[in-house]
Amino acid sequence: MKLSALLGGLTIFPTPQSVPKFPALGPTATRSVRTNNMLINPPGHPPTPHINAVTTSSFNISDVQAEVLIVDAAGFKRQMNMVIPTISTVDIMLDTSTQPTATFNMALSQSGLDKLGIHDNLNDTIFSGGQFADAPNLAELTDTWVSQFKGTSIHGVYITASDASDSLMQQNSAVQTVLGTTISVVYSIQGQARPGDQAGHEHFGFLDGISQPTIEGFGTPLPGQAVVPAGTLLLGREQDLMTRPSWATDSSFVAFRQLKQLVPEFNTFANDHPASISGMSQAQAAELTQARMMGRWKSGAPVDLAPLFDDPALGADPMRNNNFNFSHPGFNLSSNQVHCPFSAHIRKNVPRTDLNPIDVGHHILRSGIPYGPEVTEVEQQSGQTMLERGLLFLAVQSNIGAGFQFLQKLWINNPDFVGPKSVKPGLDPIMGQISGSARFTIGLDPMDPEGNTTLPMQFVISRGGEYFLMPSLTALRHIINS
Ligand code: N7H
Repeated sequence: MKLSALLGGLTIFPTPQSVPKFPALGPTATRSVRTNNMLINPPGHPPTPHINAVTTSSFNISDVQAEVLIVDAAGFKRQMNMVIPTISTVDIMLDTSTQPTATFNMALSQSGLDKLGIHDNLNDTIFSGGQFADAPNLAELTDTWVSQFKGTSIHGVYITASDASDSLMQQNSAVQTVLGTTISVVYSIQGQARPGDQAGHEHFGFLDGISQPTIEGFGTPLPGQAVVPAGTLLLGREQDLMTRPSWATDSSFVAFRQLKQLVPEFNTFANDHPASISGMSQAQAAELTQARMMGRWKSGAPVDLAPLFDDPALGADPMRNNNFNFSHPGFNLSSNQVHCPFSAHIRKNVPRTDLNPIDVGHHILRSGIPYGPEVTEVEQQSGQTMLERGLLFLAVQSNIGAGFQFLQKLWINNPDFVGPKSVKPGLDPIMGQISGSARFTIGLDPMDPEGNTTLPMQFVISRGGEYFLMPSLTALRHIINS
């Protein structure tokens, strides 16, 4: 199967050749051959060209995500028809010479599909109910949500992205010119890769975008990489167990979340709870605590392979940095947390050999980009967040109840998971939440791995989000021509 067919629903890009059809795009956008790669590819990420490179945080350095209300359905359809010929698929992004100067994606919520007169049952009740209605299942209080996410009034989201700010501005004005008054932007937020050697790292400092599933039959998996049937990510493909309208084949459901991160508070917590390894400096011991909360060092090196000290060369090596499974000869998998705590973020989300047989049904493809400014000197000194920053998080799957919602509800927020173990794991210390109640986790200190720690606050606060259908090109044509 062609890559573009496989991923048709995940990424849609205007090709450089056809970009002039966006009227407002300037000369840089018409450049037909790029000389620099639009995708940033920090050490530790899967090498490009690779499926993951276009679906992870390495995707671009800057983007704008605009939540929209469709005001004029007929006009929107007519104008989107002008955009369709400029849209191309993900394989365009794998070759520097065919990459556009700026990209454009569009995804639609259930209320957006309704507004456009698409009433076919997509067979995902979590998608059709919307994320606001799902908040109790995520154990989430919505008082911290951005007001526009409360309800079902967001019809769609468009995402424009580029590695150059002038191209991004041109692309945005082009979209506004083409879609004009057929839509109204009700909320928008800009993502931005962090500066210098922090590119590819999110605001806590961790390298993100290392571990992603790959699709069965699509090339050779990297060592340790999970292999999933196409239907785990794409509607209507092998092992997508639900019945879908045929036009929706190769589309995906996307869970978008705006996740605020309290970085100074996260650092203060680690400084107050340093691992008790003799001979370590306070800074090293605090760094170890954070690494055990994540299951990886900030360099990306997994604690399962580098349990006491960071190993940046390991973190930067995609042939080794995902090649672990939490089991070690001579150690009991049910009680060993010397290497990695049961509650670590990556172990809660992808338990590898903790589950037997190894799970293949709950994988998501993640795409995240940081938003907000760098931590200021004043915030660092005071230990208090004063400016909002965080992660714009996208989870891609064919079934939200088996993907994003399952992970958040049944693994991340579940103190008994993963079990049975010698001790109750507690919550994922990064993402676990129980409607504002006190949270506990275990295993932060390798010298007291069964020790229980109460977390003083959530270091990640949900600002809400929405569930969208990311249509394949065929699906998008169907939607706007129905
Ligand atoms: Fe997580 N982070 O950037 O610090 N995540 N995540 N995540 N996460 C992972 O493997 C992070 C969130 C998963 O295969 C890494 O790319 C942050 C949610 C899954 O071993 C890092 C937030 C959900 C994996 C982070 C956040 C997930 C994973 C390790 C919130 C799902 C793969 C680097 C602000 C509901 C695990 C890597 C595997 C890994 C970060 C949220 C899921 C560094 C800051 C909400 C499946």
